[in-house]
Amino acid sequence: MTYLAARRIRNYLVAGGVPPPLRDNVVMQGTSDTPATETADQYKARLGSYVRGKDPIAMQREAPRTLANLIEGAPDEMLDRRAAPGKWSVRAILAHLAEDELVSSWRYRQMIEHSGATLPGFDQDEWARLGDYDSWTPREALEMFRLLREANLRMLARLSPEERQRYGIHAERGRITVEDLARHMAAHDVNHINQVRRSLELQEAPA
Ligand code: NI
Repeated sequence: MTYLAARRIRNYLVAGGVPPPLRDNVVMQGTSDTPATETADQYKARLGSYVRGKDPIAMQREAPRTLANLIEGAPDEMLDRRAAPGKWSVRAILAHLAEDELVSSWRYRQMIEHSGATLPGFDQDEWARLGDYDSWTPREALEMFRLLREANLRMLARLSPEERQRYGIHAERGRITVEDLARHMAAHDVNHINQVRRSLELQEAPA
């Protein structure tokens, strides 16, 4: 069991609730990123399918623009609505993308500077609470995401092939290289872009 899964169960118990079911190889992914029934392996396979045969750097470059186009003209109510209790609003997803890019900034540089470094995980729902994601404006969140992303792409473009193969030991994903992380982040974008698109489409569908 991962640290985060253990922590979630403890939180449920402290709150006097029933712990969420856990089977072998089933990691509670956080209600915000994934369907509740998806296992860690299914999540990994799904994200892998988003980047297979594609250029992750080009995908990463495109993501902020894609998101800007998606939310353009959407009224605040649509950006604030949660698809279900415990799910994130579009506004919160944008704040999550910005703060996740912040994490990646640190991780890329740790791996390059200290190849083999440990990369601790973080509890994204706790970060959402700490950062009060629902209070961000979509424009602020997207702008922070875009600028952090640009800084990372600028750095990645200048790395030597050897530097791209430097690695860290991720708390949940094990050994990952700089290149692996860049690929993962491109897929992570797609996951949330799809989530934003679905949320807005569902709200636009006639009742
Ligand atoms: Ni995410």
